[in-house]
Amino acid sequence: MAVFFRASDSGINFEVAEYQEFPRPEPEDAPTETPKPKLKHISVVLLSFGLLCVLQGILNISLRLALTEPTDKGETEISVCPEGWIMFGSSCYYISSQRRSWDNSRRDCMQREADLVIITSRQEQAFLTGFTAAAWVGMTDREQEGTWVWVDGTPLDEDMLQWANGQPDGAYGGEDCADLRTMKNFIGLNDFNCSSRNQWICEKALL
Ligand SMILES: [Ca+2]
Ligand SMILES: [Ca+2]
Repeated sequence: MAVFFRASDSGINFEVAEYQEFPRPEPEDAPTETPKPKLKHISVVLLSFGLLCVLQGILNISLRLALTEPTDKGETEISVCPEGWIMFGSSCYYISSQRRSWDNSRRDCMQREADLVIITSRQEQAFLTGFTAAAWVGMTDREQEGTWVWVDGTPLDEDMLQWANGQPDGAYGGEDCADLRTMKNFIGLNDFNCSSRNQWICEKALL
């Protein structure tokens, strides 16, 4: 061990250096097997890592296959709905548990990067029927009484979709927003007062 003394501005520092011995060479006749178990260990770890990589690859491919479906164009798209949304066809639907006016419902959908549902087929109407007693959909006749249009501007296809019995009736001095009813003897689209509080359904297309 060597000890140095050095003076500095702040006072006296002691620097202590440890004498290091050179590693002693292994005797020639030392058993050569000693490093082998270590190497064996490393190869087992490497092999396991390799296997894990292969498994990961297989898992990735199968997940990709499971989560993609061919579209009309013959392309494949990843189609996963956000958590809490349900999938039907090429859309995801969010059914609220709260109740709000039609406008506030639409605002909520837009905050979710969606819009109130636009129902374009008998199958879609049937699918959405039954989740709630009444839920706002994205249809209104505010612009022109009696002319129902979806929020994307397309007119209602009366032959395709079904109003509930006796609807639209413009009751209570005018009902300009549409909801979807699943009630006893009252199943289908209904016109309703836009400021009434209803549950609502948002829809977004799959990516
Ligand atoms: Ca109306
Ligand atoms: Ca009505």
